[in-house]
Amino acid sequence: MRNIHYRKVAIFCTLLFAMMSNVYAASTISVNDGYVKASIPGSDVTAAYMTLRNTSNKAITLQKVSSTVSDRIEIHEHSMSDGMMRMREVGEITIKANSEVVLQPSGLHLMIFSLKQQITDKDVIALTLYFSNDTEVKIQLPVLKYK
Ligand SMILES: [Cu+2]
Repeated sequence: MRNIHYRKVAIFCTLLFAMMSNVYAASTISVNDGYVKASIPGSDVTAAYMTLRNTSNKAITLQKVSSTVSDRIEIHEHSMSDGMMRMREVGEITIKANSEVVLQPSGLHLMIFSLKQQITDKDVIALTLYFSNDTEVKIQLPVLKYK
């Protein structure tokens, strides 16, 4: 019982923190529907997905991402070429004024290399997103099992 209660509190705090981060950034950028894919045992690579919304009147660019679970996170894009799914580093993502960009499987994603630990669906992953308008957005993402 005690254990279950503790877990609920932990989840609540995580949600609260995530909401507060969004409120903090509400003037320009909000991040929604984010998650990190659980890593496959034996692999030290995974990816993060989310919707980035720019609520300002100027384009804003996501330039860098950091996390405590990895020192190497790159901004990537999947695309079909010659009937093959390929992945390339795009370096940054520009979100036009008053619009959003969706990072999702088979599209744009944050590629997380050299994981310091295996990531399971019990983890919550902290990421910091660095934008061109000198805004840093700290988010806490749940982990979803690899499908
Ligand atoms: Cu990738």
